[in-house]
This record gives sequence, structure tokens and C-alpha cells, in this order.
Amino acid sequence: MSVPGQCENSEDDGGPGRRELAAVIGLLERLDARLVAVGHGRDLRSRRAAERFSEAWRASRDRDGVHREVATTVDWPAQAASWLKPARRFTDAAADAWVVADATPGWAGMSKRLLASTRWEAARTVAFSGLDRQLSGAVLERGEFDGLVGVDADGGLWFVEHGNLIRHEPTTPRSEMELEINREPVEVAPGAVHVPGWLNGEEQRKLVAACREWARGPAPMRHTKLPNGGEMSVQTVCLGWHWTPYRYTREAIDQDGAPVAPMPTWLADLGRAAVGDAYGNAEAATGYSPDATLINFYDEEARLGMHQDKDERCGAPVVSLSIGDTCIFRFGNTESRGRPYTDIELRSGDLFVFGGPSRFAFHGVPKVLPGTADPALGLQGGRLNLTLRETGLSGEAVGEPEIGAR
Ligand code: MD3
Ligand code: FE
Repeated sequence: MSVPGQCENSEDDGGPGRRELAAVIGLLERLDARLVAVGHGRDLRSRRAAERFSEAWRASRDRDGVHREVATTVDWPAQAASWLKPARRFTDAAADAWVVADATPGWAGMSKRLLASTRWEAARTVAFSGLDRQLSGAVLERGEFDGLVGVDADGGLWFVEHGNLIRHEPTTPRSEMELEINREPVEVAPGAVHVPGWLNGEEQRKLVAACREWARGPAPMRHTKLPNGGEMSVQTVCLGWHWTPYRYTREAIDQDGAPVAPMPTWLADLGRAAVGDAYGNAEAATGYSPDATLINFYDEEARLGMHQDKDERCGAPVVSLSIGDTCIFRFGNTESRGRPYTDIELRSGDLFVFGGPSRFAFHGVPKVLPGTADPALGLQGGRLNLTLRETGLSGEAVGEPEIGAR
């Protein structure tokens, strides 16, 4: 029986829970590791820990958006071995850090081998829970494990200093965001893929800071005026191409005519990585080159009515990144703004890619859930959404006004 918030291991197979996994990844981030070697004992828990870690690590990306990698995976017996071969294999691969999962006495033999015969360093090693119980005796007391850090099953930390094992209770409970690192992509409709928790905390904070700058101008964030004389409750700032209903221009024609700020290449690169991850297909990504980004800000009252995005001259996917408060996103059909539609929660860090048959579906945001964001993001409240698009326009070309449904 799984009790939310208590049973961290939803798989309940003796492997590590998400809290433990998130803590290991957090420690590796502190070591600035990208390429890691994974070593584990042969007990079930350690094997599961190594598998689940490798999967989560490979699916995650570093601050520059580069996928993390596992250089090698090595296991070793609990007893009756020299441990020389696995020790060599574990340390031969060039890696920024070592990850160890072992709750068996095999670690005693293995670690003596590592210290005696390889260039292994305790201080660049992160351990899953259970290894701490295998650390004792002369090797520990001589300080040979100094610098080794590890986690507990509940996300608490331990480390070795001056020959002593020191424990840190799990302090602040980890944010939902960090716990969600392992959520899987879901294809909501053909070509429409939701990847929960795709942006890590660091990436989200970086985007918040960047959006704050873009919102200042040259064409500042504003409530876009609608042809019927009203204005949108959502506030928008554009990069690459300036959007007004219902066309793209190079200047802010509804403001002071300032040239729109360029779309940075790092943002287009992030969009390419998003398409590759959502579709699980690196080739789909290489052809994608978004040239416009719309950044929407929702305060707690803002809404976005059901509409289609059809001012682009191109069927390339739209990439959507959500940051801050959770919203209810309504994903409809291509025929009308009415039913059938599906309501989906989009939370901070979520990626949504809309391509193929879903590219011209009606969609909207009927509600934002105030106070649901992590305050550490640097947003005072509200929700940011970035949509990356290929306009299909070139140079100074300007789309013709059209009766849009937006
Ligand atoms: C489905 N933005 O800017 S993102 C928009 O959350 C827009 O700010 C919403 O709709 C927001 O046009 C929704 C999800 C989204 C964006 C573009 C799409 C869904 C889409 C284009 C086609 C189909
Ligand atoms: Fe839209």
C-alpha cells in the first residue's frame, strides 16, 4: 500500500525511491559531474539503484543543456575475489565522478583494491544508501575515505571527514520539482507530447532571469491589443519576430515600432533538445530551427481562450516550456474550439511539444492555480510560458493580416 509522501518508492521493489535518487543527483551536480562511472554490488537493491540512477542520469541534462552520460557500469561479487578486474574497469574509464551502490561486504574488498591499485578518489564519489554501513575499521579511521559523500533512503546525507562518518538529517523536504526528475513523456494525442519536469531548477531560474530582462524591452512586455478593441489578460513579449493579431513583423508595430529583440541561439538549441527528447528522436531535432519565441506571463486572473496558432507559414512543431504556477491547459481538437478536449495540468519545468496532426489543434489556458510555484524560482507569483516557433517567414517578409481565430 503506498501512502503519498510516505512511501517514496512507488515501484516498491526494494530499489531506491525518488527522494534518494534526487539526492544522489544533487550531490553529483555539486561535483559538476557530467560523465560518471557506476559501480554496484550484486544485491537486488544495489542493482536496482544502479539501473534506476543510470536511466535518470542519461535522461537529464547539465546547465548547458548537454545530456549527461554513464561512461561504464561495473559490478563485483560480495566475497571470495581479488576485486582487481572490476576495480580496474571502474577506474579506467575517464569519468568526472564515481557512483557506488553497494550494501554488501564486497565493498570492503573492492575499496581496498581501489585504494591500492587504481587512481580512484573517495572525494569524487557519491554513494547510495547502505554503503555507509559497510564503512568501518582501519581504512575509515586512517582517513582513506575522507571526502566520500552519500545519501540515506529518505534523502538525508552523510559524508566522511577526518576518518569519521557524519550524518545530516534530511533538512528541508525536497521540492516536488526535484522529486519529479523521473517522470516519463506522455503522448497526449498524435504529435502532442508532454514531458513533465523536463527543465531542472537551475534551468528554470535561468529562464526566469532571462525573461525578466526581455520583459524590459526594447518592445516591453504588454497586454496585446485585440482587433475588437479589447486586450489580452495575458502579457506577452516576443523574440525574433513580433506577434500581433494576426501576423509576425520585425518591429513592434503596436508599440513604439522598436525592432524586436533577437532570439538567442541558446534558446533555439534548447528548443531542438526539447523536440529530440519529446519525440525520442535526435533526427527530428536537427531539422528544427525556431526563429520566434512568445513569452506569456499569467497573473492569477489571466486566461487564454481557445485558439489555434496559425499565423506561422510552417508546420514545424511548437515547443512550450512552463515555469512558475501550475495551470490547467486545455488541449482540444482541430475542428472547433469546443469539445472534445482534454484538461492537463502543466507544472513548472514541464515541456510540451505540439507537432504533426496536433500542430493546429485548438488550445487554451482556462485557469492558473495561484501559489503553486516554488518561491526559489525567482518569480514573485504567476506563470511564465515560452513558446518556440518556426514562423516560415524570412528576412523582412511580413505576414498578411488574416481573420484569425486567436
Ligand atoms: C498546441 N500559449 O502562446 S502553451 C500561445 O500556456 C499559447 O501560454 C499557451 O497557446 C500558454 O499561443 C499554451 C501550449 C501550446 C502552445 C502552442 C500550441 C499548445 C499548442 C500550438 C499548437 C497546438
Ligand atoms: Fe497558442
